[in-house]
Amino acid sequence: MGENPLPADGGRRLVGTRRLLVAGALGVLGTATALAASVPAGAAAGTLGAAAAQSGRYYGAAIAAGHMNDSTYVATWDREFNAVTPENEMKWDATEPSRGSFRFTSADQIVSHAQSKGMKIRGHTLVWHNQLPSWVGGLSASDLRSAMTNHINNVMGHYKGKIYAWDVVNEAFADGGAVGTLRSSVFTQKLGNGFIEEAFRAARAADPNAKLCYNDYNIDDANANKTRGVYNMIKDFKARGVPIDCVGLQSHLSSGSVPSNYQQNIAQFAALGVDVQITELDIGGSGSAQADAYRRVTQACTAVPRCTGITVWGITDKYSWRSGDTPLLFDGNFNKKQAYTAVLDALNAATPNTSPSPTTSPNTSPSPTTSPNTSPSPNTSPSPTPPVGGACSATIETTNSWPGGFQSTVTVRAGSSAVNGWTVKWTWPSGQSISSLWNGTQSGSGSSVTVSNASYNGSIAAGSSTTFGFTANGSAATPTATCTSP
Ligand code: G2I
Repeated sequence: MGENPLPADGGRRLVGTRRLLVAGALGVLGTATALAASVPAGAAAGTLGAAAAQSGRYYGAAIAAGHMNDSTYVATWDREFNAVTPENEMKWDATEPSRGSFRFTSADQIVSHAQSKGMKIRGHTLVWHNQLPSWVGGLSASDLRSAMTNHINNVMGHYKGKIYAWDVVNEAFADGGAVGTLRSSVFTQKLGNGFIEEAFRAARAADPNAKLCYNDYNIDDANANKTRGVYNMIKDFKARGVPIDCVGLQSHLSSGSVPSNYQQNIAQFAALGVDVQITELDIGGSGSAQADAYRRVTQACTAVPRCTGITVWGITDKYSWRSGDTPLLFDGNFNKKQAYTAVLDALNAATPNTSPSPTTSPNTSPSPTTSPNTSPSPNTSPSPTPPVGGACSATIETTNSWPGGFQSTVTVRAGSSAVNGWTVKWTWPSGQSISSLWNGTQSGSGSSVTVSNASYNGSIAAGSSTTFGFTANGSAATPTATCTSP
């Protein structure tokens, strides 16, 4: 999956802080003054939070209570962001340093500030093998089980009603090994792999209104074994009714390592019926390469309705856990970097998300992936042009597969004339069946599949294309498809 900026220990090694010399070298823009409330509908917003809000999403930052005495830090947080994740303050070692004795002072500081500004709060994190107080390691299995439930009850209970989404279990999957391999930890050793499910069930009971997320790093590539393991777990949870509402893609990346299938990855998780949140975004690099990478990540999220928000893992490079990589949107002097402008522009260009987070019937939200040249160019007359019939073609490509299932993207291409409405048909060779489909309308059943355009992607300009996608049961197949247009 390309270069991986994380060390083999999974990235918990704190990168030594280096003096940053980037001030002035990067794009420094004037202070934005537009506030969310003062942005007229449709106008470009001047801050990340306001721009994200216009598309029905949030844009958050990880905040450390220890830096809240830095007035520029807090001013930048307040001005630019409409969501927050406490960087360390809600972790087990911080909230329950000794068994049964809970401390919330630092986390409360962040939460009350965020509440006073009307920000969304992500809770991070309840069950994680790291930043775990040493007393947990010495417990017997039954003690560990009750300690885990007690921890979830107390921490979620303390913040009940205040948290938008909780990272219930963090980083439980191993980096190597077969698909689905969990990292060995005190939890797997004493409770077995079922600890994840136990934690989610306890979390639902503790605060039924919080969204419950599984959060991990290196699950950004749609085809990586680790991604497939998490995908299979969520699919299984959904099938068995284990409560789960969202997946967090941490996305600790570097400029060259944004996977080419990143958007497709978001879409495949969303197709399982969970929200997708980019939870710890930082991208090492500088200048236009870093800006391009940030732009791509932003566009990938805004293209998928169930991608409900993005959190960057810090505000300024100065305080970043990987400071030496200058991975954030503001330099060490809180100047906006080129990456900042790329993100703001991409958020402003996003299609408003009218139904960002359906709670029922997954996969019904449209996820337009129509290629750019199918949209009318700015100079096109808005007057209705008569529908032009024309031939189309369709090709099926396998974009992911796992034991017993696969994901495909179907490209529907117009010939030398525009098409207005299309229908694609194929026959499964060996008992495959579609489990979910997006950007199209499926009819019929059995081995003969018929998919017509969705309401928003029926018109394709001559020579252009649009896509729809699906996940299916069975072994991956790419049958020949026919396309007809009225
Ligand atoms: O490692 C990056 C992130 C990976 N995903 C989960 C996140 O929770 C994690 O965050 C980082 C924090 O950004 C660091 O600030 O987690 C690290 C530890 O696991 C945090 O570093 C720790 C240092 O290791 C400690 O020495 C320090 O006392 O931060 C602590 C509080 O400043």
